[in-house]
Amino acid sequence: MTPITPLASLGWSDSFQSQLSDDEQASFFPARVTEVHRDRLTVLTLDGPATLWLPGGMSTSELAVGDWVLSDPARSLLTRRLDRTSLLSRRAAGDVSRDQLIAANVDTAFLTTSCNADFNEARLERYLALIHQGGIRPVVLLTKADTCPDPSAFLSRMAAIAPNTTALALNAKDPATAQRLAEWCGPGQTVCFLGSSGVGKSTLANTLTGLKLDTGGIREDDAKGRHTTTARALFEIPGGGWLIDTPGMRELRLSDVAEGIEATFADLITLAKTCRFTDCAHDHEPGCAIQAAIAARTLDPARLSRWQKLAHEDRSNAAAAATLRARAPTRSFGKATRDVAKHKRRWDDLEE
Ligand SMILES: Nc1nc2c(ncn2[C@@H]2O[C@H](COP(=O)(O)OP(=O)(O)O)[C@@H](O)[C@H]2O)c(=O)[nH]1
Ligand SMILES: [Mg+2]
Repeated sequence: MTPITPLASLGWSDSFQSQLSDDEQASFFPARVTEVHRDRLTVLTLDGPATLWLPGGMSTSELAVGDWVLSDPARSLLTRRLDRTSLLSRRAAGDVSRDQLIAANVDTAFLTTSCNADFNEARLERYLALIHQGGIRPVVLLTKADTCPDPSAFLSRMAAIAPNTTALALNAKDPATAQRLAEWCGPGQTVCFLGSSGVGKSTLANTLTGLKLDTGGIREDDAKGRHTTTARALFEIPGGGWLIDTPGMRELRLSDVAEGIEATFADLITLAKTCRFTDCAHDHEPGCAIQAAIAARTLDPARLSRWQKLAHEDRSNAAAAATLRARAPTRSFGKATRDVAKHKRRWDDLEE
């Protein structure tokens, strides 16, 4: 096996190397963003941690933990951000026209839920849509298997909504769990945990890194859309990759993630292609393959309604955001966004 270079162990790959011009290779150094602050970045370089300042006109809200940037070390200045291989983002709470960047260049998202009442198909599908939209591989972790009489029942429920996604039932506190996740945490790999509060994300992060991460310092966001707490960090996993500590997400509004929804419901999309009418609404149309599958009991009607609900929500939020962006120059932008946000029903009001 060829030894991995120090830069590759940070997650650097050909897809970043190929973006560099000869001049850039000669003058600037790659750096990976570990923390995003209001006015500066903390990065990791081959020489260790450093602070980078941004050129005029660029805002740190355009950057995410995990981003690769080029830096001019003499001036501690970012020169440019490299194109990402993946990006986890969501519509900012309280400002439906803006995306909030969560993590960049993530290889695997560990979507975490528990083998108990936290398990919720609709919520998991929402997370899956975000993960797929970001171009990230999802792996589902079902924690608290040690306290559950029948974890396989939860694995079956998971297989029903994501047949091609790996799912593991585990005990987040068991040190042996780190070994089970090692496959996705090899040298240069970047992972993150996503899921509701209390499901064991911090416990898993600690089991994986051997650290005692004080994630309590990162406030779960609120509906007011403040984004002052953007200091998310990149932590080293012994023997391999990097963990991006993402903030809790109380609200998961989907907007402009049509491709992620399609990937999440790929089985239904495939089925729908065999409906007699291309514009079939899967209601009472003759020759509807979806209704036929429901009648044959090979498809749960609840999954159809969750797909339709999510797709509808995505379209209407995307349209609202587009309207706001179009109106922005003539109207108080902040007020316009707040008006729409106020009238949107909150997902966690509905689901939790
Ligand atoms: N028995 C057991 N407890 C767990 C497991 N995962 C998490 N916990 C407990 O659940 C609580 C919430 O875990 P935490 O990691 O803080 O959840 P987070 O909010 O997702 O970060 C803590 O008391 C953990 O000790 C597990 O797999 N088994
Ligand atoms: Mg936590």
